[in-house]
Amino acid sequence: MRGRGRFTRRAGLAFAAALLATPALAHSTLRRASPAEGSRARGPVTEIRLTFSQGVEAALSTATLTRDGQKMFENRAFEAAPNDGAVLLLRLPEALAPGSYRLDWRAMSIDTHMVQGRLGFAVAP
Ligand SMILES: [Cu+2]
Repeated sequence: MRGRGRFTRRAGLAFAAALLATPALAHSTLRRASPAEGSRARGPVTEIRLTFSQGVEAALSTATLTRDGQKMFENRAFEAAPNDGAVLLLRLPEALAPGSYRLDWRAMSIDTHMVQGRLGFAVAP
């Protein structure tokens, strides 16, 4: 009796875990970034590009950029990249000055879940 109850409980837990795992599979996840995480860019950086595993809603996705700890802008909406619904673009008004940058991004994935992350990179003098 006891052993059987334990088996049922285990099966129930496995089932619940499977249910919880399913939505995570549907999220868009960041595949790569340009400039890349931890990189030191040498040429002029005039845009930041985030590439996801699947579609993202640019108009509902935002970013905050800081340089050397100073906020440059906050919650700016991304633009959609032409012909690629999985790419978010931030076009910058001018090339980034040398320094150490942090981009805190929030993206609305097509399954309506928000995903977020942080990208750190540097621009060389
Ligand atoms: Cu999701």
